Amino acid sequence: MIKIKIAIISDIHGNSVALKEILNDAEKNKVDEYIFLGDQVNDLPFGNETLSLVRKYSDKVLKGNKEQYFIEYDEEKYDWKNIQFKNTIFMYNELSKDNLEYIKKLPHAMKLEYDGVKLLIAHGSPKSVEEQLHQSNRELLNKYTENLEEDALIFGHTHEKIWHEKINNKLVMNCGCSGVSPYYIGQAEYVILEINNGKIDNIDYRLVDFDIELIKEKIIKSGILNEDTVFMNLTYGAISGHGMMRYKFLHEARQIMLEKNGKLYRDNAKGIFQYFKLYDDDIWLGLAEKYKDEFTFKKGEI
Ligand SMILES: [Mn+2]
Repeated sequence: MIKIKIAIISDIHGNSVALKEILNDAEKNKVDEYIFLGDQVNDLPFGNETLSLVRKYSDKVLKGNKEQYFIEYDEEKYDWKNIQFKNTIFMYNELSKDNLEYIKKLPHAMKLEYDGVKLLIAHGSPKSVEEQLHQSNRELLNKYTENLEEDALIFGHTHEKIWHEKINNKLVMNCGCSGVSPYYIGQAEYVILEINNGKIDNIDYRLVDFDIELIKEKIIKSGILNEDTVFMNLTYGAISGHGMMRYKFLHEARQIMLEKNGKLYRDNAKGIFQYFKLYDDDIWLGLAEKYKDEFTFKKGEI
């Protein structure tokens, strides 16, 4: 009788503090294997810490759209002067050469087999790191499962709460968001999948506490607030109970950008950067003024 416990962790977004707690919890639960579904880095400026843990624990690691931004920025070096873009450049610069080379080699999807149980894992969808498989998108979920060879399709990227269901007699599971979920305050979610005697036997949605005050201190120490305070306020807001503020801020930014320029994206953007919404400084700073009461990091106070 073979019993295998697999921790599946998606969308850490540089939150090494949360990742440490997840790994502790997984070890306590006697997990045998670790799978990482992408977006390990980018959003919080602790990318190297995060990747050293990921690399220590697993070789079943995918890239997400957030890794793809670093990979393509490395080639293109877009010279966009926007304040918002300083975050991407900061986090790209922060990453060690070795970690950058490491993320370049990660696949966007992978086929795995445990005791005869076949899994197809992906960040966004089997097709791309950017495509979103929301639970409400029945057509897309049907498309990816009707001819699926594997027993399960497992992914992340949308930052929905963890969900799973059977579609076309296949297990379909979104593993949620470990690092910057807007649904929990100071808590990280991940999945422990149990395979028993050649069958998926149990799916355990895990929720572990992490120290958001420590993240605050680490953000201040990182130096990123000298570049831009707004982006960190949105990210920190998402994990500290202001997820709705972040959502509203970005929604308004999109609308103003469309009204002002008639488009959201840069003309010279290629590849993944065609999806990169880069806001003009007047929009970025104007909304920062509007939402300043909900911001943790104030300019001039750092
Ligand atoms: Mn993603």
